[in-house]
Amino acid sequence: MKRRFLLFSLSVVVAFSTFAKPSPRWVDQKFSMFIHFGLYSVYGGVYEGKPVTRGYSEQIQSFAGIFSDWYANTASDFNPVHWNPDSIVSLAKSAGMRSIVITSKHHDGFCMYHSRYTGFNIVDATPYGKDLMKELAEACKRGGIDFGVYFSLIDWNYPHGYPISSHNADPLTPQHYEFNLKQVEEIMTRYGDISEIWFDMGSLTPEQSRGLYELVNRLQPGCMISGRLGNDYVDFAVMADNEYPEYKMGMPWQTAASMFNETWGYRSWQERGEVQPKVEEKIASLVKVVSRGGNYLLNIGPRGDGSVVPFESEVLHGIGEWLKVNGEAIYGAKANPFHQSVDWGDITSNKGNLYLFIEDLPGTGKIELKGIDGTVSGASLLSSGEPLSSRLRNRVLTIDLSGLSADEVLPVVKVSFRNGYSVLPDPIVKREALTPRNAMPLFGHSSLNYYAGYKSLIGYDWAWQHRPGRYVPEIRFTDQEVGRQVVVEIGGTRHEVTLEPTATTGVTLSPGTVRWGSLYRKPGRGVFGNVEEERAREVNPKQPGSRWVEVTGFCYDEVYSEPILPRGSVVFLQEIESLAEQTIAVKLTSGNAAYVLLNGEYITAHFSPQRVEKQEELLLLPLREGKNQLVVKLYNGFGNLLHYGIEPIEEWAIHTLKLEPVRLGRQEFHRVSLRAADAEALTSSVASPVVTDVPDAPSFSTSVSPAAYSAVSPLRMSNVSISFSASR
Ligand code: H79
Repeated sequence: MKRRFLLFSLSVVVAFSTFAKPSPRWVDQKFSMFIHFGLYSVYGGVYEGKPVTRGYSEQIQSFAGIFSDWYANTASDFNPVHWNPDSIVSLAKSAGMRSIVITSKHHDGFCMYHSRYTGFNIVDATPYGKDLMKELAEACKRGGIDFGVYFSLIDWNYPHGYPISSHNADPLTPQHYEFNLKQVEEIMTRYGDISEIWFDMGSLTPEQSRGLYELVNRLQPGCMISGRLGNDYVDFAVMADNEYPEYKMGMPWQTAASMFNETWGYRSWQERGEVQPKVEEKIASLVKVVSRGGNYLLNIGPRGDGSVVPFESEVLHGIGEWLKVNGEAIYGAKANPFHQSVDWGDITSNKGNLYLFIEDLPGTGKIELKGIDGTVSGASLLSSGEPLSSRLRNRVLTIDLSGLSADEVLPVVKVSFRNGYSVLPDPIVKREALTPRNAMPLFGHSSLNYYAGYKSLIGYDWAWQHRPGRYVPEIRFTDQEVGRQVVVEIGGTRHEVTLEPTATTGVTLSPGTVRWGSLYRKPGRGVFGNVEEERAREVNPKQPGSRWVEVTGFCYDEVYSEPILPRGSVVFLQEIESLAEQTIAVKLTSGNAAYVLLNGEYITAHFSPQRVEKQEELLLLPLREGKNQLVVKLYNGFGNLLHYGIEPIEEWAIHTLKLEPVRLGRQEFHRVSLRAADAEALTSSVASPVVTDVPDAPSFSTSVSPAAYSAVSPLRMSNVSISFSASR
């Protein structure tokens, strides 16, 4: 009896762990193959004998303006006789890729699998007559690699959907949504285990995103769902096409990349150039992604006859050669454990060792990493095992690279430790209050649709150095945050808190200490989350050729409205001079979305989940002494009017909420963290201000129920701070 019970509980554990998201297997894939293959491959980027230079070649129907019936007729020429799924799988494996994601259906609506719900599919409409997607799913299974599908949420062939647009971010009609549900259901039930579903484009309502999210979860609970489903229904965030974030993320994410930025589908006239530079470019991209904690999905676009373009297979083999020698720095690796990035390359961590990717050999021939503890057992060049001299003294690790050969492609230096290492927090807060300024921010990626993706702030961590004792924590916040729920963790004690004031004080701006300078504006470019001024310490709006225009006669207590197209944006630059380092308050009025930088540093970014037309918020701005620049990108997702206003505030309220006293022990640092309650599940992977890695640590420790991933609403965390007073 006892034995049976044990077996039962074991099976529960197994079942549960396969359901847990993010799938650890997915997180460890690191490098996968994307395949754009469809009717468009027959055109190869050429229409009526001429190269179509506008747009991506997989969207040739749209960019060349091909009538839908003419386009559909191409199906009778689609006979990919050279398609060989086993050799695709072996190509992926020799490139070091751990899964393959194929276009089950692109925007043209043509299905590469046998759909019951449309005849516009490879079995019923082409001379090929076989379920190509099934062939690939089976080949992946035989080859022992994971299989995933791309699914376009828009469909130019579906008669009850929106027509072709320039942007592909179209809504779904109720019928189209039902059609998608049925197609996703057949994909999820007839092709075995699917490691990820790569939803793409469209602009769904939150209910539609939720419906598809729940359907996939019900049918394949382990299948990772791409954030392009929209409305923050996301298992892994996806950057914009060929986009690489400059920051680490506290959630699973992926960059999908094409061989050439101009196209994903086969383009016969693509000028490809030399193989080797492309190999190096893609290795550098892979490293950039993995060192920031993401997965890299690299695309091939087979020809209409199913054959792989030799250039593409050569590039993949070249990457595979590098990975054969350097794979332990990539597979199973964790992001750079340091809090700052380095200018000579990138860093990953695996099984308690550090891997340093040397992109630019520093002139001194030496690199230094500060704030690390551990016992180094050796440093060597990973490819040859050649030892390098290294030293760890006073928490500074120095490695002498002068012996490194200049012609090795992206050399990797392995630093081994006797039993793991720990990286100290940066910054370390000693006496002051814990504020956004001295925090280690934790970023995620939020996305309502392709164009409305942005870097979101999901939490702050602090390393607080203080004597042991009993302390009363006090959370401070503005009117803006009243009623919001946060989770505060202090030295291991978790407090779930609703921000209700227990005391309030008024703050007055010291008269004459702040001068509002010139205001400039320019049209925004690209997706909402792309703000060129981020990390620029100073912007020169008067630089010849810049698009900044000075705004004169701006009334700071007025809210303006102006016509704007959907997906349009405006960026404002406000100069502010301060006599002292001080925090001031500003009332910002915006449309659906705002992205705010102060002196190039991220303050906040958010997109109203309710897509409100106009929102107002109070923002605290930590000014430095002297000249400051406030950059605000205002974005319009859906309406036709943009509302905006920037108003300096002279008096504002700071609320205080006292928590139960906490007892702090003798640790060198106390961890304090702040999370928006609805984002907490996304971030449980970060557990300590001291980042440690030991030989048996898992590569990603989050394990939460999928539903926890839903919409993270915008808490202006930048307005919240924590201070402590001694408790008697
Ligand atoms: O499948 C690939 C693309 O066809 C699909 N996503 C990837 C993985 C995609 N569909 N729409 N978009 C991506 C939005 C892209 C818009 C733009 Fe462009 C890319 C605007 C500018 C560059 C494509 C090329 C549209 C105009 C020029």
